[in-house]
Amino acid sequence: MKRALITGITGQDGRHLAEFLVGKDYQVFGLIRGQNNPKALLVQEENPALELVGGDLQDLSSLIAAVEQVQPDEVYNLGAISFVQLSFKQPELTADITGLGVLRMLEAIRVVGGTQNNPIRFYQASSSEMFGKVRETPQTESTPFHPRSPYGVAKVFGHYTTVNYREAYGLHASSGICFNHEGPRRGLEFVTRKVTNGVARIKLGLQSTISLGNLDSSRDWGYAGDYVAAMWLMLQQPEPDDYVIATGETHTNRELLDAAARCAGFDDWEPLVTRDPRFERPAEVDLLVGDAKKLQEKLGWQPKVGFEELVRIMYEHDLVEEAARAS
Ligand code: NAP
Ligand code: G4F
Repeated sequence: MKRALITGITGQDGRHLAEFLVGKDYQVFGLIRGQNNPKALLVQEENPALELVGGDLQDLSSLIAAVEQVQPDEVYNLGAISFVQLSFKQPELTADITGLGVLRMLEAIRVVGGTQNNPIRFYQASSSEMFGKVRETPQTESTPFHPRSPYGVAKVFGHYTTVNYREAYGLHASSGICFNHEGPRRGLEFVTRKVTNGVARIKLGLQSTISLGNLDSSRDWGYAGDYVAAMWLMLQQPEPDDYVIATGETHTNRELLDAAARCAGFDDWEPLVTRDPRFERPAEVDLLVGDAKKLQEKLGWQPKVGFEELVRIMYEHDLVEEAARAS
């Protein structure tokens, strides 16, 4: 039975990945922070096979202890401050967790080591936010980085640190340069879930409008369940490497609103949306669209869920959840 340690176990991707790995007969351990993390119960109930281990990406000694205790074959580093907007308000915390946290996790792996025949394999959750003010479209593994937020800058640090540990210490360390991926487990602060949840609540008569920032930015939105399969595939390869994980399609927030309004049977979303500058960013990433040819050709990965279906899955989930909450 292979053993996997996941940081960010309470997040969207951690929950999907834990489910995926249990389905592949792994023994799965999730790093949980804090002394009474309220999300521990949720993930434990959702996935009873999951074992939780205490630790924090801000604390190297806790990571060493976790790696020593778990003796993992694979470590997936998904923990981060992942909300770009928050990173502008708390840049130092973001640099510490999203950036230096990667270095600490890699150090823990280097120090504990794993066995000679079975060294620990490492996955880093890199981000398309590293491309920021994009230098070419679509973006590939060789597109230069130009981050536009403290989050993007921290991810670039984490990405190059992963490359460096691979080159300097021969670690089996790989990065997935993930474009936006969503689903019903997405946090309500992100625009897709804010829109599907808001439209569902409007449909149910629970709210009247949704307040949004920039409607013109465009994102390559995929389904989180498809993306965790790519993360696992990357660690099954004999050689570590970096791969773009993307659908190759991009949509604006206006198109997102169109799709969500169609799900609810609304002809026009304009009267339902108010604009609020508080949701705009000091520097914006205007357009992201990834080219995942390397992942498709070398690892045989393909996304299964398209944009319209993704929005429908999220909207229908939110409609049921909000109706249940209201009753
Ligand atoms: P998410 O839902 O925001 O989850 C973030 C996770 O990080 C949570 O489990 C959180 O735990 C944990 N965390 C925060 N601070 C921590 C700390 N000091 N020590 C240990 N854990 C900590 O993010 P996600 O959408 O699942 O994304 C997973 C990873 O992929 C992140 O690194 C993100 O930056 C990256 N990524 C995501 C996307 C996307 O579209 N989803 C795209 C590109 C890259 P608590 O519950 O305790 O706060
Ligand atoms: O949903 P978002 O907050 O996602 P963003 O900034 O693209 O970041 C996500 O994807 C990255 C990968 O590219 C990840 F690395 C990162 O961790 C995260 O998962 O915003 C999407 C777009 C932005 O242009 C934002 O300015 O929507 C725009 N937007 C407009 N109104 C809004 C809102 N975003 C949010 N969150 N809330 C709004 O009200």
